[in-house]
Amino acid sequence: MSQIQPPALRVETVGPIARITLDRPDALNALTAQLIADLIGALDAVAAQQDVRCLVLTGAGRAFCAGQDLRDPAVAPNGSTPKDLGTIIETGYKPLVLRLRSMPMPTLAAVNGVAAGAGVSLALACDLVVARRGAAFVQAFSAIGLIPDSGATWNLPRLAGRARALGLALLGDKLGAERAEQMGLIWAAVEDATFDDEVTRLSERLAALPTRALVRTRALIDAGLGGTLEQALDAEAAAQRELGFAADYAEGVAAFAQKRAPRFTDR
Ligand code: T3D
Repeated sequence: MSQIQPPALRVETVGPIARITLDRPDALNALTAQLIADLIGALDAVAAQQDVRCLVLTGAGRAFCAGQDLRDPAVAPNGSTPKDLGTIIETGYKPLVLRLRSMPMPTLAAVNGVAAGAGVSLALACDLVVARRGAAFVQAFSAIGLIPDSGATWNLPRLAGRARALGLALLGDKLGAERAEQMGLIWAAVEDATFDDEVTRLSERLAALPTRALVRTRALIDAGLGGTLEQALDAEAAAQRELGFAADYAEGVAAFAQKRAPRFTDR
């Protein structure tokens, strides 16, 4: 087990699974400019580790992430100098979300507690989201005069539909994990007592699956949401052509024929 510890962030790799833990529990793991930069750096480092086949993103303490740290002087609209939030998004949140969405391995958000603002967007940028039943999701933006960001206006209507996206975004109510699952916002709400075991089980399952095919699947599903059927069929053919020549396909078919579990290795 290896461990590096930049401030407010823990990165641990155990076997094929990397776990990044946002670690500012006293501030509900709210994001400062420094933490965003550290998180992008940590994601880059995990992406470069060839033996990592699943990334878990979670939070320390009772929260997953409360979004932007509203006490960070870099964003606080205190005094007479308003801050350029567009630049903060362009230089921080945008690269962070794009980095997370393009990781070369499946990603799992383990939402251990409340997620608010950009904290929800971070979770929704992952491939699977599992949440403790006691966790909640809050579109906290309207309460402070902002619009949902970090991909929320893209994700929410796609996952939950326009009516629910608007209800969540305008009203900013706390959405319990169970209801989030019912709305299709997340993969699963899990009993608090079994949450850790379920995260371990899911991450091990994801790590054992053919990484390259999973990552291509994510890209195709994201592209398909905005494209035509013909474009999707063409993109599927191109991806399948590539995967058909790769080792995992040969291994998968051989394992099927030999009635054994496959051992996938492609990244
Ligand atoms: O600004 C830009 O750069 C643009 C980008 C914006 C992206 C965004 O994410 S904007 C949205 C920012 N986030 C919020 O507005 C969420 C604010 N927090 C809350 O609504 C609530 O705290 C929660 C719903 C997350 C949790 O509520 P609750 O009742 O469980 O906890 P609490 O008592 O409100 O908070 C506990 C502590 O965490 C408290 O500190 P204290 O009083 O014990 O010293 C609270 O101030 C602190 N905290 C919570 N959220 C943040 C925070 N500190 C800094 N920043 C926060 N976002």
